[in-house]
Amino acid sequence: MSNGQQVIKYMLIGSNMVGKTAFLSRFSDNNFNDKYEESKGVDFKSKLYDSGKYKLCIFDTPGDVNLRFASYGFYKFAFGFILIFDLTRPQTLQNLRADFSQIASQSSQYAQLILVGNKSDLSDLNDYRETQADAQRMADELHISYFEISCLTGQNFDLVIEDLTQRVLIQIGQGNLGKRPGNQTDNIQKDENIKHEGGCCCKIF
Ligand SMILES: Nc1nc2c(ncn2[C@@H]2O[C@H](COP(=O)(O)OP(=O)(O)O)[C@@H](O)[C@H]2O)c(=O)[nH]1
Ligand SMILES: [Mg+2]
Repeated sequence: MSNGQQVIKYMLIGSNMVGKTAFLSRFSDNNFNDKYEESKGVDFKSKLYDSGKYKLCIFDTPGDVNLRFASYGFYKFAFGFILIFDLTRPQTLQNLRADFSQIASQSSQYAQLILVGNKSDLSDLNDYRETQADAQRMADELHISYFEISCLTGQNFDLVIEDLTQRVLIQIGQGNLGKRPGNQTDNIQKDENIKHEGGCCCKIF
């Protein structure tokens, strides 16, 4: 990491079909692809932030709970978690409660979480309003922020990345996550004592 670029790792967590793959393509290419392919492993996309000072990497995870365990080992390296559900399927919101427990037990205590309801373009469908109210309640209960987005239209997408990243940068600034500003020595996470190499975030796994 000769240029001192800080790699910021996020994990994208949510049930099958909530829009995780769509989230990654909105993030990396700012587009939407209608074809569906189930993710089995852990895929990721990256993008530069703040004129290249930071590299944001978002890791997709399997939606199938039986495959999800494969990503648990990555949790302790994440600076943030994007908990995503489908606003038209209330069960996908409820499923996130179990994920929240896993994150709480396996991640850095300084990692930042955000709750994201996807498919806001489908607000006319049944269950939408009720799910929306439940999501706000869950976010308040867990003390995390909540955004409604559409990966299809791009609505509110940038707000999610911005909100999460700004909160992560505060933790980095306080030396709680990643590398301290202006310090070229290895990263230290106070509670995990994790070392990682920069450049390509694959290396850390
Ligand atoms: N209407 C609508 N459909 C979406 C949106 N995001 C994803 N989808 C569709 O939902 C389905 C599942 O999306 P995908 O990203 O593959 O979900 P994943 O299983 O969580 O990776 C696909 O048919 C997508 O086209 C959205 O914001 N609005
Ligand atoms: Mg997928």
